[in-house]
Amino acid sequence: MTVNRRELGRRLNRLTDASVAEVLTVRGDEPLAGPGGPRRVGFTGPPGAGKSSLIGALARRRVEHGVNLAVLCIDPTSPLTGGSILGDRIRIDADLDVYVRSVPSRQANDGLTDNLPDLLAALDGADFDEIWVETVGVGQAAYGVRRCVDTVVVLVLPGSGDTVQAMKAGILEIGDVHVVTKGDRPGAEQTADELAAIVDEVIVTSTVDGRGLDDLLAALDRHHVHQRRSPDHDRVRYDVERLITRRVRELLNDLDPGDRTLGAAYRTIVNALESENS
Ligand SMILES: Nc1nc2c(ncn2[C@@H]2O[C@H](COP(=O)(O)OP(=O)(O)O)[C@@H](O)[C@H]2O)c(=O)[nH]1
Ligand SMILES: [Mg+2]
Repeated sequence: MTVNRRELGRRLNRLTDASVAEVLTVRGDEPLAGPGGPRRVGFTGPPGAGKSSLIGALARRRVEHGVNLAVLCIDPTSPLTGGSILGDRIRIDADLDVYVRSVPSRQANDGLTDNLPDLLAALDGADFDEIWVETVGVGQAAYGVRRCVDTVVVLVLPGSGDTVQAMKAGILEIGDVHVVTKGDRPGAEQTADELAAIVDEVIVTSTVDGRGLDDLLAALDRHHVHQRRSPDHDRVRYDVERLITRRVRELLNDLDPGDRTLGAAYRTIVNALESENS
């Protein structure tokens, strides 16, 4: 690959903790490019669903076919300790030529990492054929990742309780491809049947016996062809929304509780609403 990985690592490090002002400095005058770069696939599901294991198994097959792959793992961060609650449980064999990067998620926003659009853009610029993103699929984060990638794989564990939970959290609707993991375990087929009543395509996988892995890769390819025809322009909107909300948060964090700016801001909002309603 042409981009030096150490250089890429430095760039990603710098972006991971960058403030809005720093991000904009790095970008310069150029807005982030919209869809059209390397294909991006998001893998989302509850902790322990088997996301990392599945990514590791699929990555091996992709690499064997000569694909140059990057994996970005967004790790939930404990609000109390600031440390990772899951740790860097990346399950990609060390001998495999895959670029793997783990970044902490942030409590402050939608549970994804603060500068996800820029981290992905940095990877876009580094000659990868595909970029995969692992996120814990709970609520907001699932919707956020939907807006940054081309294809979303939603993982569901065997056991109907989990299906119901996933439905409640609204996660199923964001998936392009749905996977029941740990297909070597009892109950997987039943969960797949339940899911198939709700969504179009369900694939049962197992990283233990390898079932479904080729089917899943084929499903990703099919969705990619479809996606090419209808690029998702929501990416730019997501980026702008994130920058604005983060900037507002940064400004608020800098204020003392008694700062008069807060009162002035409040009155501005109230006045604006009143004039809108009159
Ligand atoms: N039986 C079985 N266990 C699996 C499978 N895939 C993952 N696991 C196990 O499930 C646990 C969580 O896997 P992991 O990939 O870390 O899940 P993640 O939290 O969603 O990334 C680990 O103990 C894995 O060994 C599978 O296909 N079959
Ligand atoms: Mg994981």
